[in-house]
Amino acid sequence: MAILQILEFPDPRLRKIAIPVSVFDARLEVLIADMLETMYEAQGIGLAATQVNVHKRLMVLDVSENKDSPQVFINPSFEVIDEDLFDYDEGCLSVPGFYETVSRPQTIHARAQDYQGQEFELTAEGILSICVQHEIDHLNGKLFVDYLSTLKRQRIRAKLEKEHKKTA
Ligand code: GNR
Ligand code: NI
Repeated sequence: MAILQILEFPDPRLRKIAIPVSVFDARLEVLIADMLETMYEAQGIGLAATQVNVHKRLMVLDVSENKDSPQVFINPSFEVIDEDLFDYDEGCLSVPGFYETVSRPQTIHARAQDYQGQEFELTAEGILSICVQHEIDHLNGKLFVDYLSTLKRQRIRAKLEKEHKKTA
């Protein structure tokens, strides 16, 4: 297994739109294992392939307390069940150090395939709902900072660019 490098805002590669996964093979299983290892090592609750510069529609997450319930979503989609908005302080491994409140639909019904291509669906609310929506946004080139004011987003961009210059 391997720890993969996580792209950071404002890297333009985070804006790419991922393409559907069509081949469910051993290479895909290696990518999933590496993404899970990378997510756990970074202490994230989710990770989209876009964040590790793989532009395929695939994401992993684990919202459990004990970090013992990995979930893999391939070619995910969702529909909104309860449009009432739920406010949550979001962070992102691609926007390290920044947390801001984002409002998203409370309850969704998600569909995806597992690592073998088997379809499954689930209804999600709370943190799972937020995380699934946040990860699917990544696959569409979208980041949580896009929901903030331009001023807030530009401040975050400036601070991260400064950090990147220091460590480049
Ligand atoms: O680790 C993460 N925590 C988090 C907190 C609130 C809302 C969303 C998230 S997802 C984030 C990991 C990540 O960047 N996934 O793309
Ligand atoms: Ni993220």
